[in-house]
Amino acid sequence: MTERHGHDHHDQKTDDIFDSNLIQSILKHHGNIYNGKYLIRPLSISDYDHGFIDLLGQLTECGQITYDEFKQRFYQMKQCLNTYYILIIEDMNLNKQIIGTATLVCEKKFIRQLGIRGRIEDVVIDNRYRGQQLGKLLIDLLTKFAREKCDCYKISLECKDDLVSFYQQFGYDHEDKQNYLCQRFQKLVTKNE
Ligand code: 16G
Repeated sequence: MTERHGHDHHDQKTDDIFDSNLIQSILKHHGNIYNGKYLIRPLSISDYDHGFIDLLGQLTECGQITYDEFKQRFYQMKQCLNTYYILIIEDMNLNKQIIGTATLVCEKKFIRQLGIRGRIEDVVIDNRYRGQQLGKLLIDLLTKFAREKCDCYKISLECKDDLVSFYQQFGYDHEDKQNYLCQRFQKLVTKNE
């Protein structure tokens, strides 16, 4: 993992991508899991120094992102109220290393009586931590949160063929007569698929 120098982080509350109180009722045990081995909480500015971008690099190409660029994007997201819910899992025994993440994006709409559509995005568990049901935990939490707290009328995600059965266990499935269509404007540089 890339070593990054520490940056100044002061106010923990404003440095979270969303208010952790919002998720407390769903996060039983206040985010402590596996006997305090891991902690689930909102993404914080300081996570730049704890491997967050490197972790995303296990999902897809991230490019080179400086701390200032990260911070700028972080606050752009944070300013979109009730929209970006980025959860992370930190390894409490390993210098707060970020070992998992998943995002819920809540898209506001006019349709469906001003409906909210949820999307699950950027789900990654560090490959050294797989097989411990950590991904399951994040998806469960965000799906429940989308349904119970964000009032989403539907929630969707995109995934590779081999992950379809993983997501089906949480109630995600192909919809009749619906297709996922995509147009790419940029090719991946480091991963060609
Ligand atoms: C996967 C992710 C998606 C992510 C994309 C990145 C999940 C459920 N799906 O489809 O959220 O943005 O990969 O790949 O995590 P890309 O760089 O090719 O768009």
